[in-house]
Amino acid sequence: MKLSNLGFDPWFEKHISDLHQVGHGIARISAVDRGSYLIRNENGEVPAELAGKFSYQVESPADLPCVGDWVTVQYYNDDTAAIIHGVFPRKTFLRRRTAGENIDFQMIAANIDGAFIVQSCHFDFNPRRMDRYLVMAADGKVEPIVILTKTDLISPDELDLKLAITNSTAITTRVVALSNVSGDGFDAFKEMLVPGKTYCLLGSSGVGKTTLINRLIGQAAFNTKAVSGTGEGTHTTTRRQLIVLGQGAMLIDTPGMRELGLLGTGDGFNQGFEDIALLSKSCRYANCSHEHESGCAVRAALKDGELNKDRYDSYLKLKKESEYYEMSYLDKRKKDRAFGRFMKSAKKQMRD
Ligand SMILES: Nc1nc2c(ncn2[C@@H]2O[C@H](COP(=O)(O)OP(=O)(O)OP(=O)(O)O)[C@@H](O)[C@H]2O)c(=O)[nH]1
Ligand SMILES: [Mg+2]
Ligand SMILES: [Zn+2]
Repeated sequence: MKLSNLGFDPWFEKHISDLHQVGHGIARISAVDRGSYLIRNENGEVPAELAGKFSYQVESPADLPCVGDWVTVQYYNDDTAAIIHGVFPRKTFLRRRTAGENIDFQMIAANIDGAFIVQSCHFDFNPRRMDRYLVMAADGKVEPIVILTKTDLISPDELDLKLAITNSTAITTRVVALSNVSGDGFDAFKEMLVPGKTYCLLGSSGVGKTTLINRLIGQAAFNTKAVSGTGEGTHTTTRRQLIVLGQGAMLIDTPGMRELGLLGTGDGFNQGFEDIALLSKSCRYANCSHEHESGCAVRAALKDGELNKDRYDSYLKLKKESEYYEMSYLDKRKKDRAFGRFMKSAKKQMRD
């Protein structure tokens, strides 16, 4: 297998000269499990760890290699183990805001061509959460595709309704409904997978992400577990892992997410709400908040039923969160820099 089959394209080739050192190879991170890594190269998978120097230099957890990243490595022990020295810039990414006081980002996966936003038609179906995933994908320049699973558990009428709701939410997105039990819709999903491209499965625990992968592989290669009576998953998948399918596409399985503290840029945010972004071009004021200004095209659309009220509310809520986190993130970075300068001068005074 060549690196180009794993997605190493001219975009990454341009960066080789910045990173590469004599005797080092190039590989892709295929799994991350706390501090240990698996990398994939032309010949297969090799366990790897971070170079000590690398660990000192990282400023934020988001700088650490994540699944899907391209890295430069040094092999040892007859090429059966490797040390990671550098990470290539990320062409696209999926990330979320980490929980806790510190505003920072956790990388979910890098260099992804398509994000499958998986929801079950049964208990998990939630258009608001879908919006959030759409924003997350747009933020990292990843094409989102919505997958509704477990269609076998609802009636055809219910499915039609859910599809209609999904289509109105995910305006620019492809949507596939399928059942892993009956097989309905599965071929439509399979046909979307392009050899050499990388896809990431996102969604709550128990929606059937790993089941989809097993079905593609044609055997129960990875663990899945039954959900509770109320549809709650049991967090069966515990690490992010890149799987290369026989037909040549790559899929990243992820553990179900409990919460989605995402958002970072206004950019991704607007792209998740193209309908509202389009409407707001006709607002009287360029900086219209779409809440109380006169001449607001968004509220006009809301009034005459062109825009759905739930979607409008969800937009305002996400907009506020997005602005809030963006602000506190920038504040924190500023403070960090000020603190860094303070420590430096304190150390200098101690020496003097
Ligand atoms: N009825 C029905 N059950 C399904 C379908 N797809 C998956 N399941 C079942 O749902 C349960 C959870 O599936 P998993 O594939 O483990 O879910 P997951 O999304 O990987 O969950 P985590 O790894 O915890 O994030 C399993 O018992 C599957 O057999 C489907 O289309 N219909
Ligand atoms: Mg799983
Ligand atoms: Zn407006």
